[in-house]
Amino acid sequence: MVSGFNLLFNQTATLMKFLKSIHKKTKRKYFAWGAAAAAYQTEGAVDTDGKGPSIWDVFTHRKGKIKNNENGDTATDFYRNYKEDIRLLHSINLNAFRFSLSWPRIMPEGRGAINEKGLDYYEKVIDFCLERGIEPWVTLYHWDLPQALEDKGGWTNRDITGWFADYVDVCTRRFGKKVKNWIVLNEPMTFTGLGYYTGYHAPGRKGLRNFLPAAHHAALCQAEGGRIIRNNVKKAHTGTTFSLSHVKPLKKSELHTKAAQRIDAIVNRLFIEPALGMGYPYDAIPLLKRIEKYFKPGDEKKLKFDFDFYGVQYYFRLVSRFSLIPPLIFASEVPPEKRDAVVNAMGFEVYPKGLYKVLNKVWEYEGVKKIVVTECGVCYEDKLDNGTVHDPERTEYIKQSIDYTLKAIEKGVNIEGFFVWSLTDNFEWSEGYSPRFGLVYTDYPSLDRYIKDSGLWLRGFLKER
Ligand code: GCO
Repeated sequence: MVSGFNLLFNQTATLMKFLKSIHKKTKRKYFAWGAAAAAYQTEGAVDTDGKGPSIWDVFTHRKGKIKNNENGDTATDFYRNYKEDIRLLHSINLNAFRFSLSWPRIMPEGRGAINEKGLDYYEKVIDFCLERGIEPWVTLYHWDLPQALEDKGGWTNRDITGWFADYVDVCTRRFGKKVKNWIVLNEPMTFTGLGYYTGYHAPGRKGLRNFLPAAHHAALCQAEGGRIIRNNVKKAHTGTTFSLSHVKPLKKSELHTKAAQRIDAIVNRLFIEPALGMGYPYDAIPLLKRIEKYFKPGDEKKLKFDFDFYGVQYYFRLVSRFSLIPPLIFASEVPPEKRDAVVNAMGFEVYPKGLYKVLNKVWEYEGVKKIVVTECGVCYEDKLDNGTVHDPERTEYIKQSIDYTLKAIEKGVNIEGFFVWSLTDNFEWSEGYSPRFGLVYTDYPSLDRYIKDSGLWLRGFLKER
């Protein structure tokens, strides 16, 4: 006979078991293992199906701007090869694909008329991912500003806050039901610094008078983009990305330490801190206050947005020293070759431990709830050898970077994804096609793809997990 007590006991035990299983399931959080890419670097098809020109289409056709005068006219022809690439990603056992939408493919003039064919194309890419159980992670802006907007001042024109808001609104309304992971900007420091201060990237403008307004408008768009996504997309997972470097002073002296703090302020803090409501890092660089010339009433508040995740993109550390130029920061980098450091094909120091350091640094900010490693990778001049590519250095780099990420997680940093840059070799901006970052080799003459040894290693690693 079952006593009342036993019955109650059994029922409670069953309930406990049930609750525990739910707890276990929800505790086993989704982790995005992905590869990342960007529209201009891969799509090609620069004037197909109604796409308008971007600043990169124009810049790459100016003589002498890009190594070997190469351009992204064809790139990897992802526009036509997207199915093959997504299949490859799937075959590597990755579960997430980060790619960007080309603003001028969707709005050829940057504002006003919408190109339905452009939207249809991205819908096909998104659907193809979803059918294979791959989560699309969509970047709204990965540097290919419509040229028509650059003709009106581009990022230096305050009106860009409105143009960008309209573009984000169009994309999120159209894809919000299918896409949950959204990234507003890719590396604002890089596209404003190289595009509007040094002129090394498109649109090739220079000086503080271009850089400061561009930076402020990008910071405003970063937050506003976040608000629009949250407003338009149910259950959105909203983030934005930053290129971050571990900065180490050459010597421990006060002069060099302060120089390192200024580099850190520009490279690492300039965009993340306004989003967190901390404003621009005037403490390290008082001259930065000149940015306020471009403020309108209420801007301090508008810069803030509580992102669901912060995207960390790490490539190298910087060893810095005091120097008289450039004037704003009075600090410069000690180049890796002067330190006998091991470098990759772009001359960046190979230092995967820096990822661990930047992850911990970002986690120290009170408002950061979650981090995703949205890019991590290394470039070499790989060679195709009878259908195979032996790239042991890349395998080692990715392995160590994953180890450092897992180590940070163990330490308590909340990280929910790791994206390798990049899925396939592609157009590396001003460096053209010679630095290869892919897990998959692109044979540019034939556009055939071959999974490199590093891709095969990752496939095995993810299968085990
Ligand atoms: C960037 C971009 C990528 C690059 C990658 C390698 O950060 O520059 O996100 O487009 O290709 O970083 O340099």
